Amino acid sequence: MMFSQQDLAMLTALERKVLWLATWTIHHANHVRDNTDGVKVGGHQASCASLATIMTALYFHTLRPQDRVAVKPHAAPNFHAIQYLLGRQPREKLENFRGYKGAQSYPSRTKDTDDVDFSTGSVGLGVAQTLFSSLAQDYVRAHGWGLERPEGRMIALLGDAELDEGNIFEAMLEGWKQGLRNCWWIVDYNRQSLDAVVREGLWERYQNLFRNFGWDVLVLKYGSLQEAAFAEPGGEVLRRWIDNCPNQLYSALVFQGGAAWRKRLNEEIGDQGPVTALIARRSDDELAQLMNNLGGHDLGSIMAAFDAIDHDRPVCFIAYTIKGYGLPFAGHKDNHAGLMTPAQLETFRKAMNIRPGQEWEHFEGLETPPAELQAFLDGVPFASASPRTLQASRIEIPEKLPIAIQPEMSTQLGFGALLNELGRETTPLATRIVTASPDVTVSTSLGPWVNRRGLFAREALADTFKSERIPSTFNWEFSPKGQHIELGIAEMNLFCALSALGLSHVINGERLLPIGTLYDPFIARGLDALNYACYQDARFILVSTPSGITLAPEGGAHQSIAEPLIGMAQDGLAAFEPAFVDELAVIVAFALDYIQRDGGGETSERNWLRDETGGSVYLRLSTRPIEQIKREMTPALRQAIVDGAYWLREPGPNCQVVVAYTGAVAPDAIQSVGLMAEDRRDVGLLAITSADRLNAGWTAACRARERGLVHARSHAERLFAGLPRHCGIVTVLDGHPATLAWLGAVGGHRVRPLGVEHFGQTGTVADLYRHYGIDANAIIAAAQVIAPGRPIRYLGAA
Ligand SMILES: Cc1ncc(C[n+]2csc(CCOP(=O)(O)OP(=O)(O)O)c2C)c(N)n1
Ligand SMILES: [Mg+2]
Repeated sequence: MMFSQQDLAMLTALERKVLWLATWTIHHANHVRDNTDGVKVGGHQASCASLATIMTALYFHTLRPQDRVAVKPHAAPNFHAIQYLLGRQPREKLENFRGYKGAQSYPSRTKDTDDVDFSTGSVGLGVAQTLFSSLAQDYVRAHGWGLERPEGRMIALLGDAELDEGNIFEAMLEGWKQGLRNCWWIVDYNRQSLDAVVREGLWERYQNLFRNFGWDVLVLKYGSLQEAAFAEPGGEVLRRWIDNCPNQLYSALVFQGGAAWRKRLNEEIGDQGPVTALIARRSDDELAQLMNNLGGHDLGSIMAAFDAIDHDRPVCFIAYTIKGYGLPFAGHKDNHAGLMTPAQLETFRKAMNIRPGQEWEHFEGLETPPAELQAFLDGVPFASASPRTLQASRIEIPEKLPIAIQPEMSTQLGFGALLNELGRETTPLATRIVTASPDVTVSTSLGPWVNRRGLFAREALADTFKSERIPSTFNWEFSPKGQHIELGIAEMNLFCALSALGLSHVINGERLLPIGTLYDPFIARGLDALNYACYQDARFILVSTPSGITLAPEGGAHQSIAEPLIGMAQDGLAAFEPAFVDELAVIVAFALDYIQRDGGGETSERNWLRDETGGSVYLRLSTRPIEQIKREMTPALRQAIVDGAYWLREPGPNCQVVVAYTGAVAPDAIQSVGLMAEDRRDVGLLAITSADRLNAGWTAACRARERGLVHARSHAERLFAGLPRHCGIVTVLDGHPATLAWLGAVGGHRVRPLGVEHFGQTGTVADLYRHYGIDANAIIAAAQVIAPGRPIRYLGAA
C-alpha cells in the first residue's frame, strides 16, 4: 500500500474535519442542545483530539472492510464523525449525540447504527476482544470455513492508561500461547490518564513486555517536522532534550505554547551553539508546531508505518500523541473531562474556517474542492464493501438431545454425558460447537467431549502421554480440527473468548456454537467481561459448575451465593438452574437454538423473554448426585421448563403451603413436602428451572397490563392462579434467598425465602444444608410459621 502526496493532502483535510466534527458534536450535545439535565458528563474533546490523526490514517487509508476495530471509548465521537463523512452515519444521530437513540457516548455494537465492530467503554475489554477475535478467526479458518473471504486484522485503539488494566496482560499471555496473528494494538501514548500524567519511561516497559510475548513493537515518537529538525545542525541536542524531558513538563509546555517552549529551551539548551540558531529560526508558532509534532500526529509517518507491516505477527504501535492536540487545553493534566467554553469554541471555529450554521457541512472550511474530497471518500477502501456485518444461517437443533440418564446423576454429570453423546455425531450441530474452559476442562465434565473432538491449535501437537503409551483417561491432542480451546486460568479470558467466538456469525460469517465452562464462583472474576460479551450481543452458553454450598467439602469462597442474582440481573443472559438431567437436556436444546435467534429485533414488552431476538444462556449446575425422576417429556412440560417452572406436585384447591425450589436442593424440597403432607392441606411443590425467565415473564406481563393489554398473563401468574390467598410459599435454593423472594408478589402470597447468605464453612452437604437452613427441616420450620396450623409432626429440633 502506498500513498501519494495527493492522498496525504486529502487526509490532512479530513483530519481537520474529524477533529472539528468530533469536537463540535460534543460541544453541540453540551452547549447547544444541552439535554444533560445538569448531570455531569465528561467532555472527552481532549481524548478525541489525541486520536484524530491516527483514526484518520486508519479509516481513510489503512483499513480494509474485513478489518475490525475496537475504538478507545472516549474516541467514539471521532468514529461517529468518520462514519458521517463516509455517509454511514446520519446527521441526526450526531446532532443527538448522547441523546435518546442518538449516537452513543462510547461505541456500541447494539445501540449505535454506524457499524461499530466492538462495543467499548469499560477500558481494557475492547483491547482483549480484538485478540480473541483474531483467535476466533483462526479457529474458523482452520476448520475450513470462510476461506473465500480475506483475513481481517483485528485492531485496538487504546489509551496508554488503559494498559493499566490487567485483563490486557492476561490476554497477551494467552495470545502468545495460542500463536496470535493479525492483531494490532495502537497505543495512544499521550502520557495522560483521567486524573494524571503517566510515569516516566512507561513506553520502554511496554516495549519490553510486548516483545517478550512475540509482538513486533513500533514506537512512533517523532513526526516528520521533528525528524527534519533533528537533521539540522544542533538537531541532535534538541532530540536529546525531548527524550529526557519529563512527561509532566512536556505536557505543561504543550499547554503553554510557543513562548514558553522558547523560554524553557533557551534556558536548558540555549547556550549550545547550533541548536540556539535552530530555535531562533522559528517563530513562537512554528516552535510550538515543531514541539507538538509527535509521531502520532504526523499523518505521513503513521500511514507509512502501517503500510510497512508486511507480516501477520501481532504488532503494538506506541504512538506519541498530545491529549487535546489542536485544542486550547492541549496537554493540560485536567483536560480529560474538559469541555471547550463557548468562547473557546468560537475561536476554534474561526481557526477552522467554519461559518456559523454550517457546522455540520461535510467540507465546510476546507480549501480542497468538495468534489475532489467526495471522490476521495467514495474510493476509501474501508467503505468499499457494504454491509460489513455478515450473516450465517442457523444450525438445526433437534428438540430432543440424545442422553442416557442414570438413576442417580448430578446436573454436571448430565452435562458431560450430553456433550459426550453430541461428540459422537458428525452433524452440523456437533461440528459447530466449540468449547472453552480456563483450566477446568476436566473438573467441569468436558473431558469426554474433548477426548472425542480434540483440542484446537493451529499447529498439531501430539499427546506425549499417548505416544509414550502411558495410560491416561484423557487424550489431549492438539490439531487445527480440534474443537476445544484450552485456556489458562484467567476467567476474564474465557469471557473475552466467548464474546469473540459468539460474534463469529457476524464477524466471520460463520456460525459457531460456543460453550464455556468454569466454576460458578469465578464468574465474579470475569463479570465485567461477561457483561460486555452480553452487551455486544455475542452468543454463547456459559456452564458453571460446581455451584453453591453444595460442593460442601471444598468450602471457602468456592461456595457461590450471588450468582443466581447475577443470572437474573444480567441483561442478554437467560439463566437456568435445573435439578434433573431431563430438564437439563431440554434446556441445552433450547439454549443451542436460542443463541442463534436473530438479535435484530427491538426488545419490547411483548417479547421481554427475548424469545424472538435470542441471547446468551447461563446454566448453573451442581455436583450433587440426585435421584432422577422417570417421566415422559411432554411438550407442555418441555415448554414449562423453558419458561422457568412447573408443578412437580400440583397444589390442591385448599393448599396451605407451597414449596418452590431451584436446583440441587430438590431432594430436600421433595422430602419436606412428603413430611408435611399429613399436617398441611394440599401442599404444592413448584420446580423452578429458571428464576430469571419466570421473573422476566412476570414483570413483562405487569407492564403489558399497565399499558392496556388487560389479558396479558405470565407463566408465574398462571401457575399461581388457583392458589388460595391464605397459602404461604416457602422458597429455597442453594444461592441468595432474594432470587425467589419476589414470588409472593405475583399472586399476593406470604413468602419465606430460604437460601444462603453466608459462606465459607466446610462439611458434608447435609451438614451445610442444616447449618445454612436450606434442608427439609428448615423448609418445614418455615412452613409451620407462615402457614399456621397444627404442629408439623416431622419437624425436628433445629
Ligand atoms: C474499567 C474502567 N475503569 C474506569 C473507567 C473510567 N475511565 C475512563 S477513561 C479513563 C482513563 C483514560 O486514560 P487513557 O486510557 O490514557 O485515555 P485518554 O484519556 O488519555 O485518551 C478512565 C479511568 C472506565 N471507562 N473503565
Ligand atoms: Mg492517555
